[in-house]
Amino acid sequence: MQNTDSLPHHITLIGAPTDIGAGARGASMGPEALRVADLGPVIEAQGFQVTDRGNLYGPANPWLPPVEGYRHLDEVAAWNRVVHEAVYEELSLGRLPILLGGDHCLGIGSISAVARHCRATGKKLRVLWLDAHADFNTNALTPTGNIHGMPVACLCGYGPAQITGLSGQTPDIEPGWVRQIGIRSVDQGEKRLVHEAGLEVFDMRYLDEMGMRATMESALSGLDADTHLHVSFDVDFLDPEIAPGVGTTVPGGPTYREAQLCMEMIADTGLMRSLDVVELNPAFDVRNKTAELAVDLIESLFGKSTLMRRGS
Ligand SMILES: [Mn+2]
Repeated sequence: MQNTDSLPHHITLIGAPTDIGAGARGASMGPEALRVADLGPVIEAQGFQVTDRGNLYGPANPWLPPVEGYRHLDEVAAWNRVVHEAVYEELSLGRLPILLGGDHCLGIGSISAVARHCRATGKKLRVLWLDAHADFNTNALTPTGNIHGMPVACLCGYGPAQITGLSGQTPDIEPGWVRQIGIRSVDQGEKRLVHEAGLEVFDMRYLDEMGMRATMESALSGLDADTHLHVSFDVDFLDPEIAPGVGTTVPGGPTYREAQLCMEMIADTGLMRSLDVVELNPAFDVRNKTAELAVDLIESLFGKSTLMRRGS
């Protein structure tokens, strides 16, 4: 069953070429790699109208050590403000924004905009966080100061004033609105905070034991027509054997088929209204194959089905 007919007809690509929150340089080349892999035309072929609004502009990466547990906090805040405004504008116009990162710190700007939009329109919000990492660090817990490891914490109110409450309210979202899938690398202190906050995590152990289908059924349970489903797709969610083009590979991620099933089950809900594609790092990629894989999976998010089932 494919319900992607109910998605907004108009899709907007928003490039945010920065690695300001990452521990390796190169995610700044992500938006172009996705375009080279034909992201726009591939979505258009599924029957949507796609506008590429080009790239946002923000500060360069000064590549400095952390200050009080944060690297590049001012620059991260500046990037997230422009991301927030662009994503909010597209949602207000009734379009489905796809944020092309860039590193995952940009989830702060993107999801705070989604939260603001949901508040303004009386929608419930569910965030699917597809990632190898929980991204729930704080400056006191982080071993590196890289803010791409902190966006979920910031959105839930654990973070500095500059990057919390961008939606106009702190916290921007409740931990109970988030479902994390594919998690397999969490720092010690971070793990404690994840449990304290009550985040729902479907880690790789859960996926191994239950399978992708049962995992997604749980992660997607309780959605209704009033729910805005946001998907934050960190490409390091995928097993590095199939997706080497990321800065922080962690072995033991979902296979190609598992990832496809994940995307198809999201498409089946017909409720996805915004999407981040982040952490693609062409400097580590092999002939753009990770970008092509990401585009292939996004095609499934927008309704491409491999099933032979009637009506699919
Ligand atoms: Mn991430």
